[in-house]
Amino acid sequence: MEKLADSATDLRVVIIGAGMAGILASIKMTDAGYHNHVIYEKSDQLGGTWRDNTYPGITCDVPAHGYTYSFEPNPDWSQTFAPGPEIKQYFERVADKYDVRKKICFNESVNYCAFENEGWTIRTTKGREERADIVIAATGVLHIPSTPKIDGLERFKGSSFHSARWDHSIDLAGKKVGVIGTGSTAIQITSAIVDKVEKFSLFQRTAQWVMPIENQIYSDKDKSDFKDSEKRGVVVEQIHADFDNFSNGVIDAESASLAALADECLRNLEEGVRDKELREKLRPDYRAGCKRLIFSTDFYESIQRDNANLITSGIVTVEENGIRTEDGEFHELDVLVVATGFKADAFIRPATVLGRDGIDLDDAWSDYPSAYMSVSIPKFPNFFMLNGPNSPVGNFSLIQIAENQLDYLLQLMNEIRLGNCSQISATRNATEAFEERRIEATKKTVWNTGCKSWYLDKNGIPSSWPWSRQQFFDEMERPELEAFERI
Ligand code: NA7
Repeated sequence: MEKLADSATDLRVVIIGAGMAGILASIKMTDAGYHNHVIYEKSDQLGGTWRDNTYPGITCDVPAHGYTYSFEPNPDWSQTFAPGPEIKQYFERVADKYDVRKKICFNESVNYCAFENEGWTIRTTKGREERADIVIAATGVLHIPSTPKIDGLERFKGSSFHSARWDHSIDLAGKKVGVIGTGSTAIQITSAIVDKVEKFSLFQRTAQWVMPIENQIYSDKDKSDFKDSEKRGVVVEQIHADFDNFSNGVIDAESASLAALADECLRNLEEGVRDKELREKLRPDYRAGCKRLIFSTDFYESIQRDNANLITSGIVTVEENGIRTEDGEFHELDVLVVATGFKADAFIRPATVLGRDGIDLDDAWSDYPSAYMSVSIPKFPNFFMLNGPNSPVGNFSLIQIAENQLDYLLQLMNEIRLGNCSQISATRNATEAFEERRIEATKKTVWNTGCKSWYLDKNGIPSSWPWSRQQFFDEMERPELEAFERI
């Protein structure tokens, strides 16, 4: 990486969001001498998605030792795929260690950013207005819950909530519980609650491929071993090798590694589901990996419990005490969980973001959200995104991606700091060329083989990095400055 200016700077940096990426940004800003920064966080707690999602069974579908800041290893992870509360505690611990909290304005959401008079005017929900030189949007990818228009949903008289707004006041014991959706969330909920409830109904619109990856519980000896960086390194290296294998598979629909993943999922289905009729209901009609793969060793067992019911007939209407489906059946429910995912294209919105000459981000993104190398948008000078549009969501740890993006951004910010410019944003040409190259490459990926998923934008094009992990690191190592307009 290019040498960065090493003195402290007065440049004012506003970071939006105190989740994984915002905490990271604050730590890296401090380290690079940007002490004059603040994080606006809309909630009263940090942790982002790990604060919002507290549903039973929540785990990260990236192995814990790979879902860890590179500079803050955690030998104490309890299992391969860490539970959500443990991940939230990890972020809280790291934030405390690096004194990040003192930089956070809690319960204060940025709802307006406008580039005017050569800087950013920021307004928050508390009525505060301030000026910033640089804005870093660390607002997350899957953040705003998506609740589809299902006829009659508002009529339901029992308890009903989105999976990202779990109502812990409800005791599920002895209840008839329905879950709509079969994404990672719904599948994790299924295994966690099926044995606790009287009757469990899973409303499936699309069957999922399920990969049975063991979630190993780490023993005290394992944890003690992980304190040794060499021993931990072996595990981390293995995780990276698995990421590479996986990502090389999904970006090439004809690859042998993808075929091997598909075989494993198929074997899991054939061997895991005893009843032929149920097995056929659970058999996807699209290619494995097209949607984000589900990792679970116990979903098939859970859905075969006597009190579990997989409903594949479409939902017609929600009534006061249950759901009626297209086959005329009525499914009585006390609790209805809507596990229908997130608005994956929201990013920083609904905040108003106005770039140079008042250009509205909503208009700039009227077709679909895009950004040069996922981080910079033409005409939005000094406005940078972490895990922004088309970041590599499909393949590997978002922490590693955010770390690489921040190192890249620090090099761009360095141009300002060194006095080479005061405004920097990607050129339109570079952004269009990047998008053209990216979209062309998505054609080879398995995400493009005919399924619906949150990876696809509204034009049906995968919104992701369609190349290998290594290529991401290589291209992010050093910005090509000619791709940026510098004023
Ligand atoms: P996902 O993966 O977006 O899953 C949402 C699920 O909700 C999916 O099965 C959808 O079915 C289903 N859905 C959405 N709308 C409806 C309607 N109207 N009727 C019935 N079913 C519906 O969200 P998750 O929260 O599970 O996971 C998000 C990511 O978080 C995950 O990929 C991991 O990275 C962690 P569909 O498949 O579209 O037919």
